[in-house]
Amino acid sequence: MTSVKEGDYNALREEIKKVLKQPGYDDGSAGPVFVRLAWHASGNFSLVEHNGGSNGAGMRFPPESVDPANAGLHHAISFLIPIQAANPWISHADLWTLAGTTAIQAMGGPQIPWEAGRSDYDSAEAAEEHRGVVGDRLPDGALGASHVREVFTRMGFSDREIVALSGAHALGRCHRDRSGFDGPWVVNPTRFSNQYFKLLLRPIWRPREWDGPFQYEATVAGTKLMMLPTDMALVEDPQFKPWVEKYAADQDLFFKDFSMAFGKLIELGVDRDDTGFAKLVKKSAEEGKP
Ligand code: HIF
Repeated sequence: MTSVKEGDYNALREEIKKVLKQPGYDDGSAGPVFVRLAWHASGNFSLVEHNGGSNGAGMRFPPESVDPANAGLHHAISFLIPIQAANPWISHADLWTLAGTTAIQAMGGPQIPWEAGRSDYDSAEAAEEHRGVVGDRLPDGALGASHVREVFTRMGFSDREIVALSGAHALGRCHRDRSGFDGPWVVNPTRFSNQYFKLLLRPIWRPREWDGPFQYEATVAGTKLMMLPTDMALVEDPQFKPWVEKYAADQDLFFKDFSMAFGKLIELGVDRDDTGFAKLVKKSAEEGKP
């Protein structure tokens, strides 16, 4: 892995692109699991309690590293370790979110606003101390619309933003040995598009008869696809559904809204001062810490 000049995030994006191709892993790409890593790093934020979020990279330590909701994310973390080792000036927290945004764009999605400035917790104790109690904050795919709305409202998202974000399920797949669910949402799961919304609106979904958790299935172009109950909730809920229709009809609108919503997601928990500089990083610099 190449060391790039400190602070050269564009060069680092190129390094991330080099590890996206992973023959033998899933659909041959680390892209989808990078997006899930960036989201799970950020998605335990609480607006009210003001803890959790993408700062700290707490998933390197228990309890987050052993949270069943994060199962499988060690793959994403390990794909990135050589980059971090060659470029120790970037925090894991910055690298994880940068990998997610770089992957989205490399898979054909929009550019996502991203700013550096996250710092890493240095130990499990530090992670606990900064975070407070953050268990059970990630969503449960087996539940419905009210759960989805509750989880994302806690982070500060509107219905429109929730539906826009959900389009990321055009990427990747569910794994039996991670979440218990199984299969991809779309036919080409390494291509970012509004395909997820188009499929959701088609009357093709049937409960899958199997020994796994309740999920929907349909066969499209010879490929078995899936939807989680939380995905289906977007067309069952009268406030969510109009946004599914809009994004299915207008990919540009989806890309624009997704870019803003995902950019907001990865900023959660990053405390910046009036100049936009991350306060935690500033504090460590003032104290003479690396
Ligand atoms: Fe996912 N998500 N997600 N998700 N997710 C899975 C996989 C991915 C939810 C459940 C699951 C979002 C919201 C929600 C990605 C990106 C995003 C899996 C399968 C489950 C169960 C895990 C596995 O078995 O490997 C729920 C309930 C959500 C709230 C509605 C975000 C909007 C869609 C925030 C988001 O960006 C990605 C990418 C994957 C694929 C990972 C992979 O390894 O391929």
